[in-house]
Amino acid sequence: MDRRDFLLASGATFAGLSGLNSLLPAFAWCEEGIGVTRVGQDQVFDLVIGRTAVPIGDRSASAVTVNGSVPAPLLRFQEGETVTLHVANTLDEDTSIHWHGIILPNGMDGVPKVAFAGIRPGELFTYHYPVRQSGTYWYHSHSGFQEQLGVYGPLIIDPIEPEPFAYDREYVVMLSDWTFENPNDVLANLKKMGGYYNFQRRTLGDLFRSSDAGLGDRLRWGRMRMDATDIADVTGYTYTYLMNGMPPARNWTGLFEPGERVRLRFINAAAGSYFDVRIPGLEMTIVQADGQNVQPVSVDEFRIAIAETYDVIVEPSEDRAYTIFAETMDRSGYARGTLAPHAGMSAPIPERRSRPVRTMADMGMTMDGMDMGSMEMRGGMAMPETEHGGHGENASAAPAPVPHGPDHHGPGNSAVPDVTRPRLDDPGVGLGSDGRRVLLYSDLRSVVPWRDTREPGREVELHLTGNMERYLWSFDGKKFSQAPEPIPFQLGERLRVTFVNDTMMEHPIHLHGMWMELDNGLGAFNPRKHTVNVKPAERLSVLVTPDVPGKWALHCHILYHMETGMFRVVEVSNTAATEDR
Ligand SMILES: [Cu+2]
Repeated sequence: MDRRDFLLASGATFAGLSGLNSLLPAFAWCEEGIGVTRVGQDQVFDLVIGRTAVPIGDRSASAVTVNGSVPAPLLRFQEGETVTLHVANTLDEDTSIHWHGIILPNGMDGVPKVAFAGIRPGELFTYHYPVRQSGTYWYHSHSGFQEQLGVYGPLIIDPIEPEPFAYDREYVVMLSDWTFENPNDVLANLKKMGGYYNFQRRTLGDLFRSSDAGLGDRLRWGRMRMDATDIADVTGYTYTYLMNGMPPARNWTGLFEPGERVRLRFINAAAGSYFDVRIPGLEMTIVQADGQNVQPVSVDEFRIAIAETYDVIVEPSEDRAYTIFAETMDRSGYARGTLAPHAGMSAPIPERRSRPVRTMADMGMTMDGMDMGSMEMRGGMAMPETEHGGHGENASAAPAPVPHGPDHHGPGNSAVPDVTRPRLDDPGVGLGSDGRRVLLYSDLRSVVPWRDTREPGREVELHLTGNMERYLWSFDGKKFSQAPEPIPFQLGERLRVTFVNDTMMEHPIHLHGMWMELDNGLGAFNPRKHTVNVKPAERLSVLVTPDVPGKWALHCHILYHMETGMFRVVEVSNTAATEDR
């Protein structure tokens, strides 16, 4: 019996497991924290992807799983080793695993039809790559809607050098969203009506009740095919929000001894949900973003975009429980867990805040030349000032707005903002006005300086475009299915990539195969990221040094945006003579 046959046969065993607890991976139940035992060199992992009935709350769900659990098992690598991962497919459709944020050879990246054929039913694919980084990452399927259906798990890489912060125990806190609907139906509903799951839209009655019934406002939103309360496409109407695979009522719990320093490795593995995370009563010190060490920043709350990771240290000193509260950005629900000195304890669950409302900054409107009369007309939208919690040390006063060019990107884009501007000091919609200290992108400062300090030799500008009403998403107005040419990158060049968000939604943009150095003005100490959140009407730049040749995916990590077209291929080629590094 070869490995493939063995794994395919063992898949049946995973699926045959029953009982509530056995269907969660060990890390989700590890109330004592993750073991810190160093693992041996050059590990081999066996992963089997299949259909499994798993309990989500009181209901049984048909999930797509890795080794029978949601989330998938915790993989723990050691920096410097070479790992081998055998992935067997027991599904009746193709599958894949992508190692999110891992720098590796092109053929190991796991995106079907980009640099790899995918794993066909009944087949086994062996990933084999050297581990040259450390930190908190994750892995997930890059095939169809399998990620929404459960194929995501945490990936931790222990560093060779000691980390610049200390802690006594650690937990993974993996956030995700589950729907009992078939994700194909979710997409069909969104295509019928972009606001299908958005019952928080203001009704005509709301408009009459409040004094903000400005006709200009209404017409303006209509032109954008948006509403000021469109915050998320898919909401708590269909989603159950999970923390380590558990809905709020199951109350995932991590234990601590009072006085300990506890490291929490937050991973947003959701298909369509941003979370705002806080632990009432505890200050959180951010020490890592996207697996990369950052200078410690103490906050009361942070927003985690889809696919990002943040590592935080907390020091619960009291002998009591603390709620880990991860409220969705649209306030339609939350994931929740508890840090406690003993199992079975809980703390109060905070009230959900009221739904946020888009601002003029989200609409890409200028404040200049606007009298109070026209402001009243746009009443009902929060003014940017009230949303502003700027406390970044390099917070600039008023980033210059840039007018949109003449190309409006065709029918795939419903509207363009008048202006776009940097929003790195802006905590984001719904945050920053309640006195809490919220993490800003301008707070993220790398611990080690970036190696490549050359000025970028050229700039690639990419517009994030879409049409909410037709539920089409794209780059520069072109869906991936319209077969746009790959974006050419040269091996070893220094490149500025500027994302211009022409839409009124946030998009978490993920580039495979190379780091993006978020240009937040800190030069060599700009933070490295694998996923950058681009706010509505924002202009955000990253610096890139492509150092592995091949075709790499660049896409929005909102699964339904990626699937409808916000996806491109970047091709790193070695054809031209490259300068010395
Ligand atoms: Cu998107």
